[in-house]
Amino acid sequence: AQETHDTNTHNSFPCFLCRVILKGTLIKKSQQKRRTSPCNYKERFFVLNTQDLTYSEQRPGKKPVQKGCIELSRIKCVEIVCSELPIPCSNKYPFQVVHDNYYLYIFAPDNDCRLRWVRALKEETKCNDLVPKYHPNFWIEGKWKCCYQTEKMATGCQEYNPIGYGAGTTSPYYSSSSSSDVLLSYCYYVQHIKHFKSLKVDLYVRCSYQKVAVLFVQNKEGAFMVRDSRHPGVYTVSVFTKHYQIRESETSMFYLAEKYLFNTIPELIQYHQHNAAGLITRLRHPVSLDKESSQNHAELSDGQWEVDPLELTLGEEVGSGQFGLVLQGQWRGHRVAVKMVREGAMSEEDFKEEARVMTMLSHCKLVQLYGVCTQQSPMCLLFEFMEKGCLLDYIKAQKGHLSQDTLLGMCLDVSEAMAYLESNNFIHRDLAARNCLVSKNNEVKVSDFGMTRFVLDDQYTSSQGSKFPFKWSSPEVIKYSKFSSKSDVWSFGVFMWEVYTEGRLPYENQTNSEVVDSLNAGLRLLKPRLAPEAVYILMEWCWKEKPEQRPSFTLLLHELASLSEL
Ligand code: 4IP
Ligand code: ZN
Repeated sequence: AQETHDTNTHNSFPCFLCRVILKGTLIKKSQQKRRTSPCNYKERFFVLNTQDLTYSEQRPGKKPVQKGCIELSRIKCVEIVCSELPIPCSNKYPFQVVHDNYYLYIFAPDNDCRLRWVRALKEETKCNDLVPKYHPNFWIEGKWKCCYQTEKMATGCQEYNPIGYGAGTTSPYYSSSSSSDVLLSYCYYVQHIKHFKSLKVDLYVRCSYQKVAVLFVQNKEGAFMVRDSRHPGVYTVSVFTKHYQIRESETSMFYLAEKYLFNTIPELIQYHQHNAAGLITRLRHPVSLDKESSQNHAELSDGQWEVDPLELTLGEEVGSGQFGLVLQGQWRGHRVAVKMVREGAMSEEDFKEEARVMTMLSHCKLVQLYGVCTQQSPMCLLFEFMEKGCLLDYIKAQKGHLSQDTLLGMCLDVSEAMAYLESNNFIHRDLAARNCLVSKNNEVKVSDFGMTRFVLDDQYTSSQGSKFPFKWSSPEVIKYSKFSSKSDVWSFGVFMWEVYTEGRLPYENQTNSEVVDSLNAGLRLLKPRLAPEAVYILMEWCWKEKPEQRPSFTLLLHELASLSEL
């Protein structure tokens, strides 16, 4: 009642001393102030002024009704929420406002918008009595997703930085790979493995095949789970989108890789947790499938990524790509680009498993995959149609006519898409100007993310092959095929170089082995004439020999955005 009263006073006597800092429509989750509070997500019009943060319900043709008001002085922490859980409302960029004894989760429509709110709120509350530590993930169903504590008011598990993120790559905006995360996952794993042992050879987690794929994109490389196979009585270990069957030897021992035999499945898991021994990676992070994440998956209609061929009309050819011809098409009122997959060009089974995950990746700077049509041959993939085609051709054609703003804008667009992929732990693996497209409004969008995994041409995928994108690859990719978001960051540096040279080929007159030699000698691509010093510094940062010394995309995005504000 107190809140409502204040609120009304506020409405009838607007205070001319409080300046409005930010306003806009966002989605909020109910704060669960009572045990019986519902768990709903509501669209609210938020206004931040120098005194408080208010939210109102907007009704068409009627006056907005204020629903809540939080005095800024009561705020203890404002931070983005890093979560691998699917978010059950249409805005996908969560942040938290901690005040009194409540956690208010607010969801922004895009990352830019989220950063604007978080920055502004932090700025207004930086002198408050703040928490030393906060929880980077959600409180859901009686536990903290970050540290598995079961007390809602438990102290946070990550240091809170009240003044945004400073230099270095340890910003809270990139917390997904922090060592404490890994450690916590490990503790969680140990708890489960105990449980698992008591069940003898029972299942670690039971779930369906599709759910595995969805979960894994949101987890890390090395994320794994043991699950029912499609064959009765057989168990499969899924490691970050690859699936291995647990086999039994003639002597009744279990194995994944033939040379490594174990008496029990837990022993097998424990061994491979430390040794890849033939798997794509060791089993690093156990994936949990609990009640609420499976509930979220159930909400997604099954088969939503499968396109009915009858709904698709094919038009003229617009180009050709790695997998074959690209046609224009119409699908449910959308103009789409249809990639026809040439027979033998793609590992179709693997792709089908991944397609659902990829259709769930959705960002305004990513070329959207709408769905796939697998019921006919050739299989085809439906993508968002990009009127102005390939970025590399576009910049070459516009050579001499691109302003500094345009060049920087292209880098910003791509860093936004990449920060999104990074936050979803999704690795692009082939970022380059040729894999970006231009929309009719001249926005640049990233395309073909993750697709090289399904290319069957050795010449393209093996670092020994003639089509391997050497000049965009980081040293650890060339040497050990070790892909990560940080290897994407290296490629992004080369991408920026392409943009600022208006489409020149990197290391123009050098062969691949000469490139490797000069990289080993510490040499790097030279500063393009059009690149300002500050932009070249970012490129060089992307080309640090050690992946961990390179910036995250979130940080790059922030740096590029601050350059564009100058
Ligand atoms: C309400 O649910 C709304 O979600 C409220 O949000 C929310 O208040 C209430 O949470 C929740 O019970 P119903 O609309 O179904 O009643 P809003 O005020 O934006 O409509 P807060 O603001 O607190 O999140 P509790 O915890 O106050 O009950
Ligand atoms: Zn926590």
